[in-house]
Amino acid sequence: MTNEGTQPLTGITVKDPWCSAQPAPFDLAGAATTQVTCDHPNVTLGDDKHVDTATVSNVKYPDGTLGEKTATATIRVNPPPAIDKAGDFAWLDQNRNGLQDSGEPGVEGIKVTLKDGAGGTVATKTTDASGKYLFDQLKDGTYQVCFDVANLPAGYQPTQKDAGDDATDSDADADGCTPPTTLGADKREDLTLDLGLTPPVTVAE
Ligand SMILES: [Ca+2]
Ligand SMILES: [Ca+2]
Ligand SMILES: [Ca+2]
Repeated sequence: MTNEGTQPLTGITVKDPWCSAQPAPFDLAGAATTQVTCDHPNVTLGDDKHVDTATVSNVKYPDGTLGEKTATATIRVNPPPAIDKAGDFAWLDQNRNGLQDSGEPGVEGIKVTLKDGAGGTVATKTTDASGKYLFDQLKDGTYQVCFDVANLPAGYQPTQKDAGDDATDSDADADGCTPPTTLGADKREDLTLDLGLTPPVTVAE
């Protein structure tokens, strides 16, 4: 905000319905400029391009009070908030059909690495007691999930890949990595990135 005149202004009161708390009234010397900031709770991607209208009132100069003025600004949420997700399951493929059948349990403690499109490590997780893992708060981009199949419990192996519907099949290659998935406006989450493990073969004596 700039005082375009030469006289000092006092009691400048900015009201902005977008602000969670209104800025305190302030003064501005002649020709001076200041920046007024406020917080807005929980900015989301939906707030991008919001047109905000602020009202300035109660402005006093040495000889009187100025009339109320309004100013508009277009809010840009930039960069977009990191809201994408990738996940979410490692399970024991007891009947070795490559599909998540009811009753087949999750596998805990499998290390999962999230890689970016260039193959760099973004983050690592470990599957929880239910066999679940989730990478969230991701920026738009291309990702790949790699399960640490080099350090599986003895006798466990990745089951066959892409045996059926993506929602219930295993997606990891023999090296433990899934194909790349691209997250963005068209796909905010991909929770089909799963690993099935076959249990050790028991040999009858
Ligand atoms: Ca199965
Ligand atoms: Ca698949
Ligand atoms: Ca899948």
